[in-house]
Amino acid sequence: MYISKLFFPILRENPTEAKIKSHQLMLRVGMVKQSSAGIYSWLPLGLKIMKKIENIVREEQNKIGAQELLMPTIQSAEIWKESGRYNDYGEEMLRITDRQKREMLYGPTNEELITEIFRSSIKSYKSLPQSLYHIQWKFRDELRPRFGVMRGREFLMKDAYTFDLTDKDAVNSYNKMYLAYLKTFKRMELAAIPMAADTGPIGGNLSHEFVILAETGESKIFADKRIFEIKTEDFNLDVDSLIKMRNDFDKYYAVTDDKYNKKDFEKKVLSSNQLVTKGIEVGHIFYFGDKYSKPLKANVDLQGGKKVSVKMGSYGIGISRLVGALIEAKFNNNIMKWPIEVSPYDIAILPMINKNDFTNLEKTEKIYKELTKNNIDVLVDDTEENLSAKIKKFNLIGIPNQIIIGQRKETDLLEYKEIDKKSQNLSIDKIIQKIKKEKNSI
Ligand code: P5A
Repeated sequence: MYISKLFFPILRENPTEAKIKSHQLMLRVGMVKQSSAGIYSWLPLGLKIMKKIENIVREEQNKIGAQELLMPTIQSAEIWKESGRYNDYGEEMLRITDRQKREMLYGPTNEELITEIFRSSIKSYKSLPQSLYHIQWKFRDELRPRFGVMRGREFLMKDAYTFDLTDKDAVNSYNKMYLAYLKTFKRMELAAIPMAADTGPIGGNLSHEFVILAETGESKIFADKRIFEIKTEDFNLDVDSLIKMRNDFDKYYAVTDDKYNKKDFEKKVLSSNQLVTKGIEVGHIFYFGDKYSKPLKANVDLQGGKKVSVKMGSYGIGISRLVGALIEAKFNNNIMKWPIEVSPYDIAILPMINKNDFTNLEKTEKIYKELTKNNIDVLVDDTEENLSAKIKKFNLIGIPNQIIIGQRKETDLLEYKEIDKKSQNLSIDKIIQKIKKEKNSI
C-alpha cells in the first residue's frame, strides 16, 4: 500500500486530552477517533491492528475446540430477570425500551443469553461438553470511562462459555481456557500473569485475571517473580498436563489489590522475589457452576432420566483493550514496535523522494513488487516529506521492519532497519527470508 492513497490522518502534536501513552498514540496516528465519552470509531489503521488481535484470539479458541457463534448486542430484559441480574447489574447496564414498550438492554456480557440458547437445544448429557464463544461489542455505562479504549463504554470482547456435566469436567474446561489464554497472549509477545481474582458481578468461586505489567495499569499487583519462568510450551491439553500446569502456576503468589494480604505475601515470597507493580487486566476467566443454569433451568437428562443443571464457566478477553495494552507494553523511548503478528504491515519502505529525480521511486516500486510477491504486507511512504520526518512518523506507526532508501548508492544492498535497532545492509532476498522466518516462527 502507498500511504498517499490511504486514509491516514496523522496529527503533528500529541493531543492534550489524552493522559496515557496508548491513548495519545492511538489518537496521534489516527487509529481511533472518539465519538462520545468512552465510545470510539475505529479508523483503518486501528481496525487493521484490532482485527489481527481478534484473529489470534479466534485461532487459539478454535484450537481448544471452542466453536464460534454470534449473539446480538441488544438483548431482552426477560432472561436477565430470570437470572436475577437485571436488578443486580445496576447503572452500568444501558437499558432501552422499544416501541412496543418492551424492556431491552445493550449487553454488558452474555451469560444469560448463551444459557437461553443452550437450554433450548441441548437436552441430553450425551451432547456435553460444549464450548461456545463470540467476538462482539459490549456496552457498560462505566462511571469514569478513561484512558481511551482501555476503559471504554463500548468495547470489543471475546467471551466464551463452557457447559459440562460434572464439576470435575468443568474445571478441566476451565484449565483448557487457562492454557489457551497463556498461548494467546504469548503470540502477542505479552507476558500475562494469571492471578487469583474476585468474581464481582459475574459470580462463582474460581476465577483468574490475566494481567500484563504496565506502569499505567489500573490494577496493583503483588507477585512472585518466578511465575515468569514457567514455560507454556511444557503443557498440552491432556487432563494431567493441564492439572500440572495449574499446580505449577498456583505454587507462586500472584494477586491483585482485592486479594492482597501483606502478611501472606511476606511469608510466602522471599523479598528478592517480590514484585509489586501495576498491571492491565487483559482477560478474566470464571467458574460458577450452576449460578445461571439453575435459575434459567438449563438442565440435561442423565441416563436414568434424572435432570441435572449443567456446570458453566465464562471466559473474557478485552480485544479492544488489548490494542491499548500492547502500546503500553511496547511503546518505549518514543518508538512503538508492534509484535509481527499484530503489526498493521510487515515492513515499511521509506524512500527519500526528490521532485525531479524518480530513481528512488522506481527502486521503491521494484522492491515493493518483490516483497508483495512473497506475501509480505508493505506500506510505502510515497509522500514528499524529508527522510527524518518520515522516520519520526514511522517510529509512531510502529511497523517493526523498515527499508530506508536514501542517497543513491552503487550497490544492490539495501538499508534495512529493525525499528528499534541500528541499520544494516542486506540484500532483498535476505530481508525476505528474515521476515518470512519471523512470521512463521510463531
Ligand atoms: C467473562 C466473559 C466478563 O464479562 N463474562 C463473559 C465475563 N468478564 S469481565 O472481566 O468483566 O470482562 C472481560 C474482559 O473484558 C475487558 N473489559 C473492558 N475492556 C475495555 N473497556 C471496558 N470498560 C472493559 N471492561 C472489561 C477486560 O479485558 C476484561 O478482562
